[in-house]
Amino acid sequence: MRTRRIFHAVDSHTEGMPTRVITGGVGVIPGATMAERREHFMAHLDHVRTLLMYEPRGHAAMSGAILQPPTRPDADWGVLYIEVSGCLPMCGHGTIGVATVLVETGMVEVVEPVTTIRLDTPAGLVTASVAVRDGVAESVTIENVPSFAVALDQTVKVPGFGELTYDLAYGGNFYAILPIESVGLPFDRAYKQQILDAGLAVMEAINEGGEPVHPLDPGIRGCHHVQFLAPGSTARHSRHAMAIHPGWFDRSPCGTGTSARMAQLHARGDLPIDADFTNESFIGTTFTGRLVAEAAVGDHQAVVPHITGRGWLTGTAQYFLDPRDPFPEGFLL
Ligand code: PYC
Repeated sequence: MRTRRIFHAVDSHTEGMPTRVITGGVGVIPGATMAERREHFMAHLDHVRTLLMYEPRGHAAMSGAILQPPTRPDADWGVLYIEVSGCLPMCGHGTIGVATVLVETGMVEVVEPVTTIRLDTPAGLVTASVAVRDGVAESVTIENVPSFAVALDQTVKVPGFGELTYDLAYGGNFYAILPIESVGLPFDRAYKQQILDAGLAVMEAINEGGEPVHPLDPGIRGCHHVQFLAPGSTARHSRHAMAIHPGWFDRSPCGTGTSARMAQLHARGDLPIDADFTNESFIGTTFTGRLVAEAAVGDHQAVVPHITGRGWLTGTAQYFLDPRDPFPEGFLL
């Protein structure tokens, strides 16, 4: 055996969606904040992401997080989110996976019944409250970054679909939200390729018309997620298919997408503060959301979302890079 690099990982899944938590092997990424580390990583270390997320070590819907020392004194760990699509500023299912791993491997001091972990993410401070019984992380509630509706009832011309009406909201990433009927497709996994193609066409058309940009952090930009709502979705219980660039579905109910959806519902006057909201994924798993406060982000009225979900550890691994490997940065088919 020969290897140039060894990456240590604890693999997990959150309501069906993988989070490969990289606990060692990357080193400390340069940058005074996690947002700066994200920029540095994307510019100089992206081969580490593709090696760990792409085939043959990962797959076309792989997702993970690299643990880092925090850059701020009020945080316990720094987190850089890595996906097949790039480095998200924030990832809800990934945060639930990270918190579960930190508790169940003893990487934080575990306190029962609730262990509080403060995570320094590129999008800001995110607090995870882990319900722990007999050392087991039974569920994780994250307090996400302030989320807001960017614009309601927007229209966009999408080649092949005509003029579509959508809402745009931010929950740690930007989300276009629209009923699946508007692209003429059923909420049925048998139509997954058509749903993905429609999602990619919608995000491309929106970004061509002008990428959304976070008012306080220009590094957070672009719409790369489309939340297609299933028929019968309400302000209490929604079902959705979440199409993500460059072409995969979130298997989890999507923490940042749930936050964006709650911000959208709140802006429409349909979801008050302190009411439970259930968001169901394309595979039928759920997160429970709740808005706990109002806030402001730049000129936007915002809300503070809590998201509760469950994670499970699936294994540990050491990933190698053999110097003779013909795919040192992985590949996607
Ligand atoms: O849970 O926030 C989330 C997420 C984003 C992309 C995939 N999952």
